Amino acid sequence: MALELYHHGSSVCAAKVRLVLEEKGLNWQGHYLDILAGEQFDPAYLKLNPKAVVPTLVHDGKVIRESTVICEYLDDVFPETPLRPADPVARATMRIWTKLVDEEVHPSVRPVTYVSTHRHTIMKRSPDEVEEHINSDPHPVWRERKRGWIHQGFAAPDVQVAIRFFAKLLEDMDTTLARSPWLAGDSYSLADGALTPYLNRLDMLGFSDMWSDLPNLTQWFDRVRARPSFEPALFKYLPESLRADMTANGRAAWPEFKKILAAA
Ligand SMILES: N[C@@H](CCC(=O)N[C@@H](CS)C(=O)NCC(=O)O)C(=O)O
Repeated sequence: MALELYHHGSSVCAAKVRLVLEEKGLNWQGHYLDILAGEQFDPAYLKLNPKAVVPTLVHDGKVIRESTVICEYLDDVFPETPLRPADPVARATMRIWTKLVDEEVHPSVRPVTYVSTHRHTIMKRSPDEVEEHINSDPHPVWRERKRGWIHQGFAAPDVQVAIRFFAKLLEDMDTTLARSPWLAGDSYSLADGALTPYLNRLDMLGFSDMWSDLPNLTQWFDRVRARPSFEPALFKYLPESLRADMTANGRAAWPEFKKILAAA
């Protein structure tokens, strides 16, 4: 049963899938796409994933897209070490969190990541190459939003609302985690795996002050980081130079970030 994952080291959505693969102890083969260099726009990859995003899973030749769908697919096909609660109410709670990740958390992390760090990496190229990179995005709405993040940085129109969204998300997580150790109850589930890369993204950028006064969330993140799945899923495939760039760029972006949070 061959599992192949098209992924990238800093991609939160790919990390979400790698967490599931690690939690289940599955063997897989990786195809690394440098999404900052535009490798996701390769015509051969567009046939697998017409939205030009990672991850994509190929399982015995069958193509599965969308990270949340991929995680549930893996839990269906490899039910040992289940990552969805058996209780229907807890399972619904889990899905509320993973739905939130797809609908709001991920669309908010993209502007945060681009203006804090990715834009600096992309802007190292010539102006023509930067335009080519932006214009290659097949999704018209994301393409224009991306243009704003890269050229305008923190002044892009959708950035402030995304930053404030995270302040509210962290509080909501903390409130939930006051009642149970994991987001969907007593056991670790796909909900915890889905949120982990986003907390890690903020943490890597040096924004952990955002939850220093949220004890339940802090303890949850400590528990998540202590799991054997964390290090390989989040860091094994992240090139050292990219990790260093993200850390340095994030630190430099924090004052601007903090100003927006304070004005909320
Ligand atoms: N809804 C998709 C979103 C995938 C997505 O946005 N992936 C990002 C990395 S986390 C990507 O490939 N970005 C390419 C780009 O920014 O050009 C999923 O969950 O799989």
